[in-house]
Amino acid sequence: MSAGGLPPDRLVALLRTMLLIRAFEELADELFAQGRVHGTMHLSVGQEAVAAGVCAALQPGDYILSTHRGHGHCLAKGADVRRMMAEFLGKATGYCRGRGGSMHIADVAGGNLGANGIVAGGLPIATGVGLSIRLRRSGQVCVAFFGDGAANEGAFHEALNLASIWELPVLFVCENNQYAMSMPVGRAMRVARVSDRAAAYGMPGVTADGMDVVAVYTVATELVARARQGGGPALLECVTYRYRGHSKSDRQRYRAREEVEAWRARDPIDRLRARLLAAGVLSAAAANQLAAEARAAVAAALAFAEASPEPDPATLLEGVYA
Ligand SMILES: Cc1ncc(C[n+]2csc(CCOP(=O)(O)OP(=O)(O)O)c2C)c(N)n1
Repeated sequence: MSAGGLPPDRLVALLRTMLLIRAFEELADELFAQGRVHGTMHLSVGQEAVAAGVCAALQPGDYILSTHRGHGHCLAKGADVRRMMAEFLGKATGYCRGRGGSMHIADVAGGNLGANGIVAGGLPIATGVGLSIRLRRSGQVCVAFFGDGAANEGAFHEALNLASIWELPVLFVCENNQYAMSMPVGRAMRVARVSDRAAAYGMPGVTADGMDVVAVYTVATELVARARQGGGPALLECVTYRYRGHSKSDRQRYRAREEVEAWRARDPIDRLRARLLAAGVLSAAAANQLAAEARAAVAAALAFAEASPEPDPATLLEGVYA
């Protein structure tokens, strides 16, 4: 079996990545319910195909910039789940020594230049990274993830315009999960598609089914190759859905349960699993085993985080500049 030009082992790897992201976030949710997490957090349950599909199209040396909903991006880019969990729980062994928490995880060595609590905050940074890549002639590509709400920020338009006139190797990836907090995308913009806006900046704009990891991977691969070869930036819109509330304080009064259920019926993990079972690439037992492995990996990550020290208060001012 091959889908999107991918051999069976890479399709299984995509399934594994999505399972890991979901297992991480389900455990994160549980930890929050137990009162073990500081502040709030934003889950991307339902959106796993975007992170997994786009990051699979990248090389290890490429960069990503993430958002407030960034656990999936970080894991898909290859972060160590133990250090992710440690950061999530504010431990000294975490990626940012416990200073970042859920919303500010960066893994610079792994090419994740950081999540961002400022909506659209990653886009101008990605343009700057693209300029740096060009000046260094390093052949890398930078991906900026952002939401549909971010596409209405001035920073989105400035970043796309500058990346376009300078032909920078940046792929702008919109995760259109239908809502910016409680604002439905259709009430916040007049164009039918976020990708329609690419025309204003003279770059390709493509909409992909963000619930289909192979579809996301296929388009992302094309656009990443184009950027790497000097073809300039592109805007990829992945149409997806978040199953959970915006953040932990969201009572979800703005949408019907039936709507959530309709999107759940198109679940990206179930879909790829079904495809691999139908093609005989995986048996049901092997697929269940993959899910069990993902849960075991996050459980081991939690044990690692629990055994890790709290950051030493004496180091509080390290990394603070004025
Ligand atoms: C500049 C800025 N404005 C407002 C906020 C508050 N805020 C946090 S998330 C969010 C909605 C973002 O929606 P979207 O970009 O669609 O991403 P999603 O949450 O759907 O992943 C808002 C308005 C913020 N963090 N930064």
